[in-house]
Amino acid sequence: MTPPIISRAHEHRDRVAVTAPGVSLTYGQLADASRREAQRLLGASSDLRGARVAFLAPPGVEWLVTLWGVWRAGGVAVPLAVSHPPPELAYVLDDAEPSVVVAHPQLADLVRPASEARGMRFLRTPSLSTSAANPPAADADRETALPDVDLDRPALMIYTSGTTGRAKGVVTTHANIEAQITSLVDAWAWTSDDRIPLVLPLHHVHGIVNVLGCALWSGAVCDIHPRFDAVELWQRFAAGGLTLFMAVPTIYARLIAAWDEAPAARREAWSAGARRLRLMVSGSAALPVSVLERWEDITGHRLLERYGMTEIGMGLGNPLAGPRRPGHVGVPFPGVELRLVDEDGAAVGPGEPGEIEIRGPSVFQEYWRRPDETAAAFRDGWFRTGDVAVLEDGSYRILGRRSVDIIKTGAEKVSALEVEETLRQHPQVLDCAVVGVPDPDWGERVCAAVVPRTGGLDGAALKAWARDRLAPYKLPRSILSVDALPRNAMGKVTKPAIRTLFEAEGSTAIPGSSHPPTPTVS
Ligand code: MLC
Ligand code: AMP
Repeated sequence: MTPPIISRAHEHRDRVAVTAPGVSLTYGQLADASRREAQRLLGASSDLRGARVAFLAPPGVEWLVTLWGVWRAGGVAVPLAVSHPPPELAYVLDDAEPSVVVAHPQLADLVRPASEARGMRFLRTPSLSTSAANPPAADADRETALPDVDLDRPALMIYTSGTTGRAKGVVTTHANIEAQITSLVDAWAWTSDDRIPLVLPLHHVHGIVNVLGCALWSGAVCDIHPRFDAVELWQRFAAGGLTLFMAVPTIYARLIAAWDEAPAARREAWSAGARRLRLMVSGSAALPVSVLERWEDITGHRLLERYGMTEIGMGLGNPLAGPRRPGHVGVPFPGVELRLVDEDGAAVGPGEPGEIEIRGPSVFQEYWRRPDETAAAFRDGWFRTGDVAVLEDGSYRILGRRSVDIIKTGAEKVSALEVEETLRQHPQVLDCAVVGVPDPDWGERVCAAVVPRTGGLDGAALKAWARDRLAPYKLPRSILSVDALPRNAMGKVTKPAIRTLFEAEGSTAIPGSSHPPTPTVS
């Protein structure tokens, strides 16, 4: 069968599915372009049979056509992060072992050398301006046989950081993705009359499933912006026609900062535009109550906060119709089973903190080629999220994570251990410890305490060196030189003490600024 999200496109062939700067595709054009892409990926083969196809493209129609093309050809889509430097991209290629790598011409240089060095077939995304101009052929899909893709086949692999080792590929099947999408379509009453802008990166479930997936499932329109720009987005709200918006807390904080800087007449037009939407959602990191309240003042919208994770899709959400409680993430989404447990796996009662465990059809299949880590992530069939929550008056509140080594900065997940391992490779670094320090705009910011070898430490040089090896959001925003790392009686580094060092040091990011603070080196 054709994955349902694609076969459904035929129900609204003549309607616009996606727009991006300079191009717009109807559902019919999208279906046709993805069929051609599937044929190109297949070459002489009749089915990719789960072969991975890694692809690097900015958010846009090329990205989407590649995704659908991979799915129609029977492959597993591995979206690469456009912000990642070549070593991080190469890591994913080594781990995922794709048979084909596809890149947008603008980004080809980042990934082509690594693909060719590994003997992987390399393709550029096709230009879509011609297909967009052509009227869709009514029965084009019937002309070419594409493989039968069972819903239980793996469809997508998203890389995510964890508490062990390097990033892992989270494998979800077509059925998992369908469950993740339909649960949200149901909860948020998506229809073909909806229109949503996409300003999120397309290597995470938030952008891929919640925004693009739900829109396309529903026959709605998704306006893809290649990157987030606060003023541009406000102008888009003001221009009208949008019904929904979804973003991470840092983006709402940036929008508020841009609104504060705008002249009064523009503010009024922006607010009036935002007010016309039917729903605005925040998630992927804790939404500060101050941001929720300010947004409500500016737009009249009480943000619907929800909680999710790459491995499960969305787990909890405030109601569409009922009261949305600030600081809370509501109740399980349709089809999601949730329990809170103590360290021994025993259920805890209302008012008591416990780890969130999730079960249901939206839960991922496995960590790619990591059976031990997959097994360790489940308890009696329940996925252990590592997040701690409490049930209060019928609504869940997230209290934090079990592990101090997972940092969320601007809603990007960062493994402190991975950053530490990289920094330790620098010749001036004897030892280091990386922590997440609370920050009003980023949620947390990555900070590193470094014990230098003799000769001292040049923090700026260390950061520049790390920039070639790590994604920008993993780079420490502050670096502190210390004589020794604080340790407990067992010799284990005490991360809370390190966090205190940064809080005491007061090296906070400047609110609303796009510039990171200068590294502090004592
Ligand atoms: C960019 N920078 C970051 C960063 N993003 N630093 C820390 N954390 C981040 N997330 C750096 C840049 O490299 C740059 O550094 C400086 O910050 C300013 O860059 P910018 O251009 O102003 O930032 P921008 O590119 O606009 O990015 C900010 C952002 C982006 C908030 C728009 O981070 C973003 O889109 N985040 C969303 C991630 C997401 O979709 N998460 C969902 C995960 S799924 P320098 O040094 O170069 O100046 C999930 C499940 C669920 O969590 O529940 O949804
Ligand atoms: P990721 O692994 O990148 O998908 O990030 C998932 C993690 O983001 C979860 O495990 C939570 O720690 C965090 N998260 C997502 N939504 C929320 C939220 N609304 N409040 C607090 N944390 C959240």
